[in-house]
Amino acid sequence: MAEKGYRVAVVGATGAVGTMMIKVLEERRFPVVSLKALASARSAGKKVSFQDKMITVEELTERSFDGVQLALFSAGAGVSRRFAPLAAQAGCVVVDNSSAFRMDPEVPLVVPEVNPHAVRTHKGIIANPNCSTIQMVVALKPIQDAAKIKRIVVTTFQAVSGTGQKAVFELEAQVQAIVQARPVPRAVYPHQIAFNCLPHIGAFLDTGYTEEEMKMVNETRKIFEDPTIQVCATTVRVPVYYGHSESVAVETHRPLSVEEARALLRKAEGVVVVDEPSLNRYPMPMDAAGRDETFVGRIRKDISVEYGLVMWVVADNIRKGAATNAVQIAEILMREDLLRVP
Ligand code: NAP
Ligand code: 3JN
Repeated sequence: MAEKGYRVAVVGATGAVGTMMIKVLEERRFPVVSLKALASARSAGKKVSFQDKMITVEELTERSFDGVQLALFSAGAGVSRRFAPLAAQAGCVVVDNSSAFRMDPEVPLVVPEVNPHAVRTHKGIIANPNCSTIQMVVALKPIQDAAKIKRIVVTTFQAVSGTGQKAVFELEAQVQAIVQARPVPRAVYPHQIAFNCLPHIGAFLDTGYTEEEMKMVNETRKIFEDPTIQVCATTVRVPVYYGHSESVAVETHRPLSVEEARALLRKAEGVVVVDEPSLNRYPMPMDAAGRDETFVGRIRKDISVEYGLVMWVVADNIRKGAATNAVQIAEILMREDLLRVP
């Protein structure tokens, strides 16, 4: 480490995730000696705040990573594909939030509560999983360890912030228009999202599944290092600003009672159990927004299989689903002295 900290860059510093990355670096007191805020030419000259300073946003170029030790990327897969390898070549370790490298066998895909050891194999780029995968595997980790997962059937209820800042504005504008009986503006989604649900996240593939659904399938197997886990996902966009919710039915190879699962989840790193349905207490996105934990409730037996449980899992998609997970990865890199390209 440099004397007082690391030279850090955030790529996509003006976006929903990048803005949160800067906030989380500050909140968690990651030792930063200098911060570069990088975005497209459109944003060059804008200011972002970090600690007690205003930082001028710079246009991302091929030379942006000279002298930088750690770069957190959140500007989309195209930008990552082009610039992350250049950053690594310049000696900068990249934590990438996009799907660009997640399934690359040379790139670790890491959730710190689940597979922190995978970081050690990095060759310059570490991938952050998709937000829907992250919260699901955090909740499933103790179940995988205790009873080995056979199959997962998951349905998600994903907040509009997962699409980016423009979708947050769109939901707000649509609600305003509807209550004022004006025509409903629509630009981001193929249908109105206010007072509606869209079973459509990412493009549809020939199989009938969407890209988001297949990310959950493939990333879960890679993170658990178990290609035999069967996953069937349905991903749905709902009119919620922050916080993804998921109904997760998990079938296991070995028996695990509801009481055992609840006890394991209570002890699990990064998990908060909220499970008192008789008192109307269960996880909700309103309560998870702004938090870094994954909230689990409605834990019950899956009555349709021999060994199975069903639960309701909620987390802040921009924090644990993206920015916080990335900063936690950086913290492991720092702790294990891995903030250098081998
Ligand atoms: P957003 O609010 O639309 O922000 C996009 C950011 O990328 C902005 O800072 C934008 O800069 C920058 N950017 C766009 N094109 C660029 C270019 N050619 N060169 C440099 N910077 C460029 O989107 P977001 O919600 O923050 O998401 C950003 C990305 O993060 C997504 O595309 C996705 O890959 C990833 N993500 C991951 C998760 C997850 O599940 N872990 C969740 C959400 C997002 P300007 O302001 O200059 O346009
Ligand atoms: O829609 C959501 O709730 C999460 C969105 C994630 C996302 C959006 C655009 C591009 C991703 C991602 O992280 O998988 C990507 C991408 O990088 O492909």
